[in-house]
Amino acid sequence: MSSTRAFPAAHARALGRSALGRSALCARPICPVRVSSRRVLRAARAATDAIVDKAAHNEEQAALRDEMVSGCTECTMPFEAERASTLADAALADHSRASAIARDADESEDGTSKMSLRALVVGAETGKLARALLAKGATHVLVLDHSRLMLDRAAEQFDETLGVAGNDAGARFLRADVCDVPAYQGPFDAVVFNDSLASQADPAEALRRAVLLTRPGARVVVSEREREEEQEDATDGVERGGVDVDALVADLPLQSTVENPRAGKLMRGADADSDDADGSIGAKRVESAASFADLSCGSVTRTYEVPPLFKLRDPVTLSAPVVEGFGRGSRLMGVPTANLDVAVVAGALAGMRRGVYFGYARLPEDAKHGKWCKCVVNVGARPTFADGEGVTVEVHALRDFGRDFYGERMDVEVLGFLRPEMRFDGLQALVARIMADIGLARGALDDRACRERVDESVGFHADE
Ligand code: ADP
Ligand code: RBF
Ligand code: MG
Repeated sequence: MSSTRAFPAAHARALGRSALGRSALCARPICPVRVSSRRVLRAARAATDAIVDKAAHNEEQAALRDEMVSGCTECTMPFEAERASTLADAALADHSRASAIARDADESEDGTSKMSLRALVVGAETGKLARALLAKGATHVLVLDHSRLMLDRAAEQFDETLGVAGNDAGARFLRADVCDVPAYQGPFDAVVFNDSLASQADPAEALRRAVLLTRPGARVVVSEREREEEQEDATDGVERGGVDVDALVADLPLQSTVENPRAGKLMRGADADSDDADGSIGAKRVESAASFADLSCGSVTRTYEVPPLFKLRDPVTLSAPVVEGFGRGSRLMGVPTANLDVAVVAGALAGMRRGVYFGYARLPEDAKHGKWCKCVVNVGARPTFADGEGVTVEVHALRDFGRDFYGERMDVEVLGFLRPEMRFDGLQALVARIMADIGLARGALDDRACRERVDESVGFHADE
């Protein structure tokens, strides 16, 4: 049944809800969440303990690293310049060339460039890596460390003074934990864990948070120096460096940069063998997790890529009635999602991997709202919640319908893939990521080529 009740945006705002959200007049009751106070206390205590443990760990690391800042780095780290150069190459990859070309094309009248290429370095070390990144095309480098002395030593590599504005190009040094870097510092085109992942309080969390600060197509490089005791113990290159990085990336939207046709996984079913150069999903096999470890300059270095925005070679058409979901989208997340009847779209789903897509949606029967509007689509089992294994297809349309439209048939042209589905630690992290997805989708869908892939005669809604 479709509800025809009006739901003015001003009314929604007055109620402190998203104007896009479920109507405040909606008949479906909101289930009260019952949580015993003992459970709440236990969870609060565990959270406090974790914060205290992490702070203690970080202080300990800071003290250890402060101690390491003594003696001549040329003697203790003779390969550091080569190592920095290799890491910078891995981190910037095609970016430095592509951005140099774009920069040339984008130079403003005074000869300065408007293009930015941002890198995040976790672990200041000697500062040579930040230098190499800037030399090879990065415009902004943010260097993090827990040790004040190590940051100071790294900063000595730079004699030029930075401009005062937060977005002036150059290197910045911050005494901070990677998990605390706010999203506005990014998004980053490259992240390098500079011999620092193994010493993080929670390496898995540190890597996950860093990946969430990247943009599609970014590089993530993890380099760990070989320590003497590890060299003696190691049977192959994989375990060296103290942390099993491949296991940590298994749940992250990362792929190895090394192609391996035998170990590779198909990114999308049917036509995966063809060799298509346009970046379509299914055009190439990529190695999923197990990665190539580069052993050089006394370090083990692994390089991963955040999947680029894929444009699907063939748009997927989904057309199905909107059904009831979990009642969480508007109420808890402020992101209403029109759940499509999965039984109706089962055929199309068979060829789609789980994850987040972008495209255009419309309600064809409704004369007023019949135009295409931009949308993001999640095809997945919502691992952040204990919902069970069932796959749902949820469409968040980037426009304010001002009403619910259960029971109406929604048409969706899925044009591109944003990222695989992930498990988030909570609602806040999920919603933050969805907001980033929406931003990326908006940008991708502005592309003329995307508009041409739907029936343009229907017309488009202006962005909201
Ligand atoms: P449910 O869990 O039942 O899917 P949600 O809280 O996710 O409920 O809200 C989704 C419903 O909100 C949709 O079925 C639709 O009727 C309505 N809706 C209103 N605006 C939008 C929008 N912009 N995108 C998706 N759904 C919307
Ligand atoms: N749920 C997840 O558990 N992990 C995700 O990575 C995830 N990504 C989403 C991305 C978008 C753009 C949208 C609209 C939803 C996503 N969801 C994800 C689904 C979300 O959990 C779901 O919409 C709510 O739980 C309501 O059913
Ligand atoms: Mg929904």
